[in-house]
Amino acid sequence: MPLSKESLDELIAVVVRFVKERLVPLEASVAENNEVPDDVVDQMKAMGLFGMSIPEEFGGLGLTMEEEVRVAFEFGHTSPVFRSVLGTNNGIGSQAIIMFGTPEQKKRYLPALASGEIIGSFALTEPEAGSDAGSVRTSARLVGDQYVLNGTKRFITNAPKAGLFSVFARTDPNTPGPKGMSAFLVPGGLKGIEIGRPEHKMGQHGTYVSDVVFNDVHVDKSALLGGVEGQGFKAAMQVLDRGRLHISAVCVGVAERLIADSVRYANERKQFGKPISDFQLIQAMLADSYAETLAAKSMVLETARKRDRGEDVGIDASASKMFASEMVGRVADRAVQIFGGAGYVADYGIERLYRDVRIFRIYEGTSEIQKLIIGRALVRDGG
Ligand code: COS
Repeated sequence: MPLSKESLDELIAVVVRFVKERLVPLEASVAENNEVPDDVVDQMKAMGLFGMSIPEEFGGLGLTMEEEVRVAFEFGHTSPVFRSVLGTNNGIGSQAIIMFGTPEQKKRYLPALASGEIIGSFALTEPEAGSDAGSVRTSARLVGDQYVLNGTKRFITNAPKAGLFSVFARTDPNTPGPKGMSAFLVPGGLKGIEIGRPEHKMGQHGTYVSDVVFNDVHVDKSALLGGVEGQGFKAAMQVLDRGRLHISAVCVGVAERLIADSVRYANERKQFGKPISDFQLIQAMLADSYAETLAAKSMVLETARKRDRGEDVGIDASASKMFASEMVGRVADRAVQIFGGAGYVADYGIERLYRDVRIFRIYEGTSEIQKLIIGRALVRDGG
């Protein structure tokens, strides 16, 4: 059920204020200390932001996709690190359960994910299985009434803080590729789970990514997502279809922030006796950024509405992700150019955002994978 217009406006107003007054002032220190302060995380929990996409019956806000992307636009107006802290609980860390979980699995995990009591993490990628997600080697062997998991997952967002992993593993060693894969809900902290040292990343400092190693990790049969083997790959793909739309919305938000910063700076900075915003070459860069951001925003909103109507939006989500993530890269590049020397040094925060947005073209499917998904579907379906 969509929120009433008043409730949505109210939620968005609260997020806008929180971003502006609480998060933006913390951006530099969060990056420097590589940590989002606990009290900020607690505030996000209290605001219900960990459960935006989780149905109300499980304690979430139950936002529609359109409502969620509208909130994500606003969240993009600050460092994407803050969004990442709650991103997995709303997206790839909870959606497999919402879409495919048994009633018991939903009841067991969704309320704790919605409140932020536990952090959900999506464990698909492996050292040898990145873009080729169907080739995972992590195994889940049924022994009596337990599955035994073995394997290594790589670049797992929020792993060091995770209380629950959605793990994609091969239950059928004789079936290579997507068909032999299943998904498991594995509580963090089980014997045999080893979390690697957080990676030193190019950007988004304050959010963590690391290896997760499963050494003979025993889980009850009831940990099998949906209670059915062989559905892991499709579940991962459907979770990613949705996640890609959310990431596209964040890209739009960050682009809007970069444009606002660029305009402000261009109006202040004087060269040749006048603000650089008077120069048409600066205005042209702003115009390109504005038009591209509007295009991406329109794609995201239209695709979200389609999804809310129950239509299959896999292709459009890929198109949105490809366009929005590439777009924000170009907008960030122009922002550095408008800021000039000030864009290249750390004090203004523009170089930080430039580094932060680079990952959007890579995670939840590279731009190349999005092209492949779109192209293959067009050829298959005859355009
Ligand atoms: N929704 C539902 N089912 C889907 C699907 C989707 N979006 N995409 C594929 N499937 C199904 C296919 O219909 C097919 O089912 P059948 O065998 O019943 O026909 C099955 O899954 C296999 O699909 P496909 O043949 O397309 O698999 P490929 O191995 O060729 O891989 C890509 C497809 C490359 C698109 C996929 O591996 C992918 O998205 N890779 C990127 C992974 C990624 O985003 N990683 C980021 C990690 S999380 S940060």
